[in-house]
Amino acid sequence: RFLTTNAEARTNNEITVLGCNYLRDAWTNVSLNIISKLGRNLHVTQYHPLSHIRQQIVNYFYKQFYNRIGNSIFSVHDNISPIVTTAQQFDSLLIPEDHPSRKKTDCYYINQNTLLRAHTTAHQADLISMGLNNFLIIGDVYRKDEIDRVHYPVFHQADGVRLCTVQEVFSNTKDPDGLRLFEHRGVESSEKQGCHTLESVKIMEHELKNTLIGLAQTLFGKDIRCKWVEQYFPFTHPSWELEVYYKDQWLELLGCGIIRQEILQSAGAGERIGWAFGLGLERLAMCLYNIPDIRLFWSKDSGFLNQFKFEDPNTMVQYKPISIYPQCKNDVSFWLPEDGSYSPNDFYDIIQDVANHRVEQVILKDVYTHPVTKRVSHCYTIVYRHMERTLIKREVNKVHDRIKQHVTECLHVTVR
Ligand code: FA5
Ligand code: MG
Repeated sequence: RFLTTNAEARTNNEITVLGCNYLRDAWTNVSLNIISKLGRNLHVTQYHPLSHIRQQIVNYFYKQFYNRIGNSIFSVHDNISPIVTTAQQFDSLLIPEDHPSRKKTDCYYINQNTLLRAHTTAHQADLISMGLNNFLIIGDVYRKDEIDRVHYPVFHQADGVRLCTVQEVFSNTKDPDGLRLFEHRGVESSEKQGCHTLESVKIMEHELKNTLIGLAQTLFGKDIRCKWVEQYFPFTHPSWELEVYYKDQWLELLGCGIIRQEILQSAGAGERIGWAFGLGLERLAMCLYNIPDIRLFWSKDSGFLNQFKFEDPNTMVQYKPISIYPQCKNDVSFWLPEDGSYSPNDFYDIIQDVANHRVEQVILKDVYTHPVTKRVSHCYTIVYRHMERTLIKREVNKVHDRIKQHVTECLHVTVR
């Protein structure tokens, strides 16, 4: 369906995404391969491992935060379209005009003002504006990125937001009179934003960290080792990352922080203070189920899917590889264009598009600068391996040639 409507739309300089037509412009860089992933909705597909993880996260928040008659105060939004405006993705989150995350080499743009969200945080301000105070956003996100066993241009995130009034923040305080959320003429420090009182931030920080440690323990078990690392996000301050020690290494699980008050003010919730976090579902699922390659989530093979066919999302299983197919490596070297327009992310995107699940990893093997002309050349090793069948050399060579042809045409490189 996508292919035909796209072909039709392309003739009149339009592009069809999720049934809507958009005008192409110089920013358009979303490929058919990426568009084909929209609407798969793995995170709400019954028995899919990402759906089990989603359900565990949702259940945890339902259980942690409830009102006086026992109903959950968190609402869950897992069905919001991934097509967003640059105002939602960037401006609403105070991401500066010149921030690198806005670049064409990092995001999939439909056109100058429209793109595929690169994080579920893109909907935060909208939901706050609608009057919500406690909510989760779960969905697919899209980023141009490197290619290896843990990176894929589409993955899934869950964001959480909680906003509190002064009464809620100090509800457990013995003598809350005189305690405030805000102070005038305060200064920003590593501990807080200028407008917040230190006591309100510390209480929110405590609740945020406890909530997220509790989530990590729910998923990984009570004994999981956790550590907090200071971080920077334009939309929170202070900000942290939570890392967990799993199978002999520290793994970044999520980013979080105290929401910038300017965001709450613009969204009509300026009298509250809030915390927020965002985490990746694939990372969690790969650890919990011992899934070795991020491409497996897109598999339609029953050998993969049947291993997760259980009703209780808390069921612990360890994935057993169906079989290992051989790798096949091919190198490619090319001179970069002299105008500096080359970005490896664009190359990786072309590979994803042309090779469609046949590539496991791309390694930048060598960078060479010609001593006289100063031209720069990159040499990459492309590791071919399909997850569901053996690739024969002839097929790999054909794909490899197509990749060379596409990079020459699209990125203006000269293959050596
Ligand atoms: C964000 O996307 C922020 N929006 C998170 C946030 C939300 C911070 C709200 C503060 C408040 P980051 O780019 O680090 O941050 O991604 C968040 C999480 O997504 C990571 O911790 C990781 O679990 C996951 N993640 C990021 N990139 C990838 C990737 N390429 N593949 C798989 N998972 C990823
Ligand atoms: Mg990060």
